[in-house]
Amino acid sequence: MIRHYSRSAAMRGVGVIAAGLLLAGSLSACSATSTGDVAEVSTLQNGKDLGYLRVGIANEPPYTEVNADGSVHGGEPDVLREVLKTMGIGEIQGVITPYDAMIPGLNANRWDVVAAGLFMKQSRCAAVAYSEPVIVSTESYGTPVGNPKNITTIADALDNPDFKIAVLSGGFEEGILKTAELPESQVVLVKDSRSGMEAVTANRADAFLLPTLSLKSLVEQDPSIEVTDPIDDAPRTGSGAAFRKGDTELLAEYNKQLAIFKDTQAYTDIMVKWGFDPEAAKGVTAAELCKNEG
Ligand code: 6CS
Repeated sequence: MIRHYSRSAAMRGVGVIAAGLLLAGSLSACSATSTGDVAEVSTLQNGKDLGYLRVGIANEPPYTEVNADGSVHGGEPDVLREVLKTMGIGEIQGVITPYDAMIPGLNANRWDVVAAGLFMKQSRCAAVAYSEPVIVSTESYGTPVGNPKNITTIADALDNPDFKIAVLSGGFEEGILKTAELPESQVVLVKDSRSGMEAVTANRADAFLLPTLSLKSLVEQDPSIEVTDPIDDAPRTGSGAAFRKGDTELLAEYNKQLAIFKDTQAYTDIMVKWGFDPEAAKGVTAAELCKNEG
């Protein structure tokens, strides 16, 4: 089942309904004991009791994809679902949200985990508890066909003051340009990937910086854009499941089962199905990826 989360909707009304649900399903949850007392239950136990965890996603294939029937798929949710099954939690419920709302929503108990390709970096690792990496991937530019300005690196943008680069507001890529100290006048903030593509086709930007595989998925619908090779001077991006810092039991159990799952054919099949390198996330740790600036 899918819920669309927008801050205004939550603050207006849905929040209330969700708040009711939230009280029933988080704050690591409370449940009535046989003596009628209210007992606090961990998010892990609550997930087992309810039979599902709520997951923050973005609907950006191949990291996350929502089917017409509302079911959630993609590299990250498919791994999450399989690992949770080994922990006695049968399903996941997706909540679509922008990247810059994922961590605030997690820590406000609007969902229990983020599994969306939310790339690890210092500020995010300080705010949530990431599992070990599930996916390691690359960044690219989406440019007009023929890449007329021959933009292939972050340095190209720095060396050409007239180049304009579109990035998702609050996304990892905005952080890349900030860390590289690209002047704000060259940065075009967009609210979602469709607007990023439109910024390029409308000549409001010379390139759209996004994960390579996300761009490849987008150009299937929009052949007026082409995708550059992975950007050499962009940081290595990696993501895993992100939990609330307090959910130490859930994180420990998840990492234990994830380590086993990453050595199975099922993990390889999921990565290959969505176009990810099944070996890339085996050679790196969350601690290493959390060193990414930003
Ligand atoms: O972690 C992020 O913010 C980025 N991750 C993905 C999969 N797409 C864009 C987003 O900026």
